[in-house]
Amino acid sequence: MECTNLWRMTDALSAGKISSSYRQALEVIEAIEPRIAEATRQELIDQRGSLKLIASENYASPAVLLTMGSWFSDKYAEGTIGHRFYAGCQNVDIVESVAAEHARELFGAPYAYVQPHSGIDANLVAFWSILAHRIESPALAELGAKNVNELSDSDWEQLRGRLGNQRLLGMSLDAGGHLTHGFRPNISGKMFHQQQYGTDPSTGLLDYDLVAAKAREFRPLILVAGYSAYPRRVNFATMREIADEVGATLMVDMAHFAGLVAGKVFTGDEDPVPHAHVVTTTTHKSLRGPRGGMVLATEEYAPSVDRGCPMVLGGPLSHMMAAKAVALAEARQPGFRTYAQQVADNAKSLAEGFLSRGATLVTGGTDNHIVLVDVSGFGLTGRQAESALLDAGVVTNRNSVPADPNGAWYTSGIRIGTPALTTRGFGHEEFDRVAELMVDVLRNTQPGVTSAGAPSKATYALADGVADRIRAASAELLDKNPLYPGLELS
Ligand code: DSN
Repeated sequence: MECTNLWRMTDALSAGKISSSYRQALEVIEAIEPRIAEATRQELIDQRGSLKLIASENYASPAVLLTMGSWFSDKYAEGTIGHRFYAGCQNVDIVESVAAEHARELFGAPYAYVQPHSGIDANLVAFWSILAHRIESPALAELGAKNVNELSDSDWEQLRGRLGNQRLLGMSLDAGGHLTHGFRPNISGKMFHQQQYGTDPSTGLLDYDLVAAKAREFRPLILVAGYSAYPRRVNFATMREIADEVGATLMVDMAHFAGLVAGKVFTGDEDPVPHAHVVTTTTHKSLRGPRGGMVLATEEYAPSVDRGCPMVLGGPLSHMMAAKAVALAEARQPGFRTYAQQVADNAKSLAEGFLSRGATLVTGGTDNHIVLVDVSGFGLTGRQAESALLDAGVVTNRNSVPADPNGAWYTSGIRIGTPALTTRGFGHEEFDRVAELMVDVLRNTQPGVTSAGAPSKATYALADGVADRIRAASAELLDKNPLYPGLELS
């Protein structure tokens, strides 16, 4: 079975039937709110006609998309499988059980929780469950109470003080970590006393000795590993050794690279699941499912993770859990491994394409699905580069580079990822051409000035004719690798 081109995964349903279903659905929507029907049609046109290189985006299969649009959306189901706060959850129980079973099997995890609505929600569930398991449960046992409602006011105040005074060590945002890994402005930076580890300034690579030294000094309750913009693999066995040495719980956020774990590109020490106590992820990035989150855990942490809803999360989105089940079933097919390997191979082709044309990459390359281009070499900020590329139909996002002089808003980098275009069927040659087109745009973009004549970090001028030239060249690549071929909305 061909797995990179998703439309072909749904042979059983003819393209005609699906086209007709979508057309009829859009007519129903149009009768009520035509602007939404039109925006939905236009979104497909835009996604078909642009080079989607945002590292956290992908294209879900028609089977996943269709599963999302059902009456499961209308059912409340707070609680867990077989233990709900609402009646009538027998079908939701099936959906959640099937999704969790696929997740456990796919990742070889003892326990999977598929309710989180997003990656941030999954991380909040993980934080809460670690606090509950490590701090709250032992305190309750010591005080002879079954739950916090049985505590006296003064015992409760003491416990609250302990829960609110724990330490978290995570990767800093400008080194490639995520906001929720202890970035001060984020809730994670406020819930915990936080410190951050960065990367080696001379190489941009993680230095495990420095992480260990920081962990020994800071002694966190939680050591967070994982990233959103680090273009390299992480040795999770080493991170676990560091966590064990200082008595920390190892939490890995694999939101970005879950597809590479599922597809067995990351194995052994690079697979977080055998090494971490708790693993969080999204389901819509390299994993290619619906938008959502998930938590995997050891047996030890499972009972506290299982209480994520309603302790942290609102009612589960049953239609999304159903779509997660379908996506996870797809990821268990052998073709998904081919896809995942191609994602990583394509990132190397993209990186080589940039390097051979003189661009500077953070860490000098990639060995996952991300390429982080330092656009200061082109005299641009990330914001200018992102905007000029968008004018030419190339969709990326600006991103900080380590010790970024332009801060998190303007930045000096462009983060690029290969999962989406690999789904469309792009391979080595296409990604080399993508690098060529992007370098063409960057070389032909000049930074602008403010109205007062000072250098601007936001405005730019793309040379005449470049956008049209790049769009035409991109169209050749995109037409050869169509998105949802056969799906006609008119
Ligand atoms: N939005 C995700 C990303 O783009 O990496 C992180 O939250």
